Parts: sequence; structure tokens; C-alpha cells
Amino acid sequence: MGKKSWRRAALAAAAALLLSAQYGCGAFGDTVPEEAGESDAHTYIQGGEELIIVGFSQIGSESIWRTANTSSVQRALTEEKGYFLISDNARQKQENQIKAIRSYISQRVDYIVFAPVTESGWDTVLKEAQDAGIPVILMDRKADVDESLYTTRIGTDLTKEGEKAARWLEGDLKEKNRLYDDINIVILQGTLGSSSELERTAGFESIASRYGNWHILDRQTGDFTTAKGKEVMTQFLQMYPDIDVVVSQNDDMTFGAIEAIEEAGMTTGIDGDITIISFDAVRGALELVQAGKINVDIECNPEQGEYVDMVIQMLERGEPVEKLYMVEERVFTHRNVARYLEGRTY
Ligand code: GZL
Repeated sequence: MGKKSWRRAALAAAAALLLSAQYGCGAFGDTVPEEAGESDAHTYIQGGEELIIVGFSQIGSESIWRTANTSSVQRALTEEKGYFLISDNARQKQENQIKAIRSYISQRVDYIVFAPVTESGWDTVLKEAQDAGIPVILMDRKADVDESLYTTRIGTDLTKEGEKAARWLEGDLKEKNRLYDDINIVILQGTLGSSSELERTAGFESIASRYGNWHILDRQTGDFTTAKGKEVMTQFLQMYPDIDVVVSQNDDMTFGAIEAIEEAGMTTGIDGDITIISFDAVRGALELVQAGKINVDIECNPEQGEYVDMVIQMLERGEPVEKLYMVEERVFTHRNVARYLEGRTY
């Protein structure tokens, strides 16, 4: 077994022990059996093939979308496909992500994959990864750093998602002959400072600002969770008696918002008191689109693990990779949702 193999095997064993100690079952993929010693490390070299050790720092498990995103990585980076995946759930805290990335650097993993919870605050730790010669693959959200500090980003066009929401509202109001009526809008924002929140807000408002009759009464963060989304929507309903449209930056917050609206004795959706524009397009929300309770759902595709696998394989073969890979996404309304609901994997 070559020197590199022993290093990788020893790292995999150390990483699994460290993370399983630190986070219970924090290490996805094999963990070293309790009684394992040096000699058992060879279990990480499958059939003579060296495993590629990947350190994955995930934002958390705040939403159905996030869980689907994590599972797409776990399905793509399996031992059968030559990987040893070490994962960490940062519980939506940047300091936990930085800790996990530093632990991956000290264990000298082969690649670091991470979804930055917010855009800022990554320069130092990504410079440390660069100095250690470990390629960094950004997934989902952006990090506001020099491009030289990461190899590639795999994600979605979040600004375009915001623009799609405004374009849909334009079309819907035109159909109802209300394009120039006074329209009162509230925005449930995602995690403040995340590229998902920043860009969906900017994308929507870049078009909304062209209509003097569209009034954005308020925007507050529901932190992408159902509980917070319900709490903020309840406050909005107490503060603004005549809300026409809710723009909710993910389906989990939308579920909470609909609960709050119905508890206030009002209805949502196609024939409802309040129009609901949502983002993510998870299965449960698409069922509400089909039922007419959500007017439109702007998809944000979490199935990004296969792109991570593709990029790592290209890098392993010494091939050049693009700086950015965007995944496909659609807009769902009651007109087209039935066609896609059946095959929905998340
Ligand atoms: C979007 C992603 C967002 C989802 C939320 O790219 O970062 O984070 O919209 C998730 O559901 O929590």
C-alpha cells in the first residue's frame, strides 16, 4: 500500500473517530469500529483502490430542501464510487462551519465541499485551505471571496429565481386586469446575508421597483423555518390588515405563513384572500400548488451531489473544470404541476 494510501486510510480513521466522538453520528459513511487499531485502517482502502476523502460542511437541517441537498451528496459520494465522506451539520452557524473546515484541513482531506450559510466571513479559512493545497468546492450558496479561493461553485441562479417570481406576479395581475391596481406585498426573507436571501430579494425587487403601485409593506426574515415563518406572518397580519401578496423565500416558511393566515380566518391561493409566491418547490408545497393554496412555486434544485461527484472525478483525472455549474430549475403553477408531481424525489 503506497504512502498516500496509508495517509488517506489513517486520516479517514481519525476523521471518523473525531467526528463520531464530536457529533455522535456526525460522520456519514463508514466509521472506525471501536476496537479498530492501525491494522483496521486498511478497511478504507477498498479492493486496493484509494478512497477519495471528502470533508463536507453542510449548513444545517433547517428545511426540507436542505435535507434533500444533503441526501443528494450522500447518494453521490459513496464508498462504492470510491469516496470516504465525512459530513458535519453546522446547525446554521458560521462558526461551526469554520470549525469543521479547519478540522478537515488538519486531517488533510482530499477535497472540501461546503454550502456557506452566509456570504461573508470565509476569506481566512479558505486561505488556510488553499495554503494546505486542498481544493474547495462551493455548493448551493455563494461565498463573498476572491475566486482564487475556491475551485468551482455548483448552485442555482438565485437572482433569476427572484426575477421569475416578479414576472409571474406581473402576468397574474395582467390576467386579472389588476396590473396597475395598488398591490400590498410582504416578503418573508430567508437567512439574512445568505446569497439565497440577498439574491431572491434583489431579483424580485429589481422588477417590483418598476411599479409604483406595488407597495412592499415589509420584509423580515423567517430564517427558512416553518416556525419562524408562521411567527413573522402572524406579526405581518397584525400590522397590515390589507396584504394582497406574500413572497416567501422558501416552502418551509410558506407552510408556516399559510397556517398563520388560515388561523386569522383568511384564505390563500388561486381564489384566496392572499396570493402566495413560494420558492424551492418541494413535494409538499407542489401538492399545495395543485390544491390551489400556493399560486406559484419557483424551483431551486437541491440535487447537486452528482455535480460534486462529476467535478471531483474531473479533478482526479487532471481535467480543467468550470468556475460555475448551474442546475436546472422550473416554475410550477396549477397549470403544469401535475405533470411533475409524480416523479418528485424530494
Ligand atoms: C437555496 C438554499 C435555501 C433554500 C432553503 O439555494 O440555500 O436554503 O431555499 C434552504 O430551503 O434552507
